[in-house]
Amino acid sequence: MSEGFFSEIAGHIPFGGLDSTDPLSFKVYDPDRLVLGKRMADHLRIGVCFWHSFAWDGRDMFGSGTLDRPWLGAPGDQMAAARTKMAAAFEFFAKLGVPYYCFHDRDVAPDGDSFAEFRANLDALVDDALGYQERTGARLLWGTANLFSHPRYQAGAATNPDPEVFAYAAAQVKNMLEVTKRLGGTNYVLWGGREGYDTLLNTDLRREGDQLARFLHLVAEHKHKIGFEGTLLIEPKPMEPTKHQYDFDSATIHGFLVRNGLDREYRLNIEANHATLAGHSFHHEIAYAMANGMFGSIDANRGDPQNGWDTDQFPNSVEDLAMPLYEILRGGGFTTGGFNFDAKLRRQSISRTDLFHAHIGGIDTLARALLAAATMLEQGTLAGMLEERYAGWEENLGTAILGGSVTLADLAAKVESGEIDPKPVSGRQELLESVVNQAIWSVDRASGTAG
Ligand code: XLS
Ligand code: NI
Ligand code: NI
Repeated sequence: MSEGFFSEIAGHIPFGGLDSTDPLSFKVYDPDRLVLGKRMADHLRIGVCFWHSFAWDGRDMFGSGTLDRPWLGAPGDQMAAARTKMAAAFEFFAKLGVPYYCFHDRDVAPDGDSFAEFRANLDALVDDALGYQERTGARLLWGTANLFSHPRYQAGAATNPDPEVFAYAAAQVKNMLEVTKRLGGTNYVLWGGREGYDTLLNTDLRREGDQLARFLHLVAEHKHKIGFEGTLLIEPKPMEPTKHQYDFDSATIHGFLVRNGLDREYRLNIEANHATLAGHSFHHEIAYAMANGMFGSIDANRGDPQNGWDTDQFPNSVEDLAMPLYEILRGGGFTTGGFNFDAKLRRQSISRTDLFHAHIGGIDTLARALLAAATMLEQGTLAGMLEERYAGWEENLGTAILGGSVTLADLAAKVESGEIDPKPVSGRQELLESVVNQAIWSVDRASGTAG
């Protein structure tokens, strides 16, 4: 394995603690530290993404690449360059010391001149990846197919007006599902890409919905056929690149899956910046998924509150992440999912070392939020207040209503006789907010977080 690209790191990023002055050390993330009886690394299941960190050179719609990425356009033919890129990526995964990574088919394999050539390229690179996985211990959190970059997908993949494009997308997903299985991936992700519309003037909504449902059925069928045991995940996003994406948010996808008899086959991959683009909080999207048995995995990042697009920045706010982590812990934690850093550097952060700074900062933020969440769970104050708020539903009237033993007329009679006369109570929002803040501020003094 090439050791050349990140030579300033000798072994892997160590845990330095809060007093460390070494920027290339973790301040909070201590993989073996027990939190509520489980290793931090096993709670967070951190993954690095291939596309932003290894396949992107910093170009945006106004200018060319800025980032120092010698593995992009490395010497030799396209396959040689792809191998160099993969060497750089696995060197980084191992040196960062996180358990997982994620990629799209096109992040690692050159297109070639035909689909067959693309498939052969991908297969050869997957052989290499198997070797790297073996040597570094890095494992695949999820694989996915890029069904949005090539011009053939300009009007969508499964929802394209041309069934030949649907077929092409099907071929790509079939391949990538098989690749994900070969690499021992624990999930397979479908992000809608260009499944949506730019204008309703040229869009048949009913037809495109039917096409998408058919596609998802075919993917689930193939998963079972090949015996892939990972979880199929759909990633919500409300807009960008299209004006309106069909997989708008967690609730929209859930409804779509239920309507089409697919809700047992798919879970959700929730991305922080997509939640805020949809006008929700990240917490809301996770809470919805948890409440409906749809939670799967997370794409960790953040937006910029002043920008209305998907800036995919590295997370840096414990306040923003404490409640999402609480929701995840309260729901029992990840099963096959994890925290994939679907986050990219700013275009001016050109040094290779910035990749480490970005991931270390993001991971420490998640770790600190985990401690705050564990504190809240242990203290039980939030759970207690929630229980108190709904207590009536556990008593006679509440259970009678939900149990179906009273009619509208029965209820009306009780109200008319004066037996029922509800009194408003405080929702205590500010008190609850202070409980959360206190947990965030006091994590170092909390007991159960130490293990
Ligand atoms: C883009 C999505 C994408 C998916 C994988 O906005 O976040 O990166 O995670 O296709
Ligand atoms: Ni994503
Ligand atoms: Ni995004």
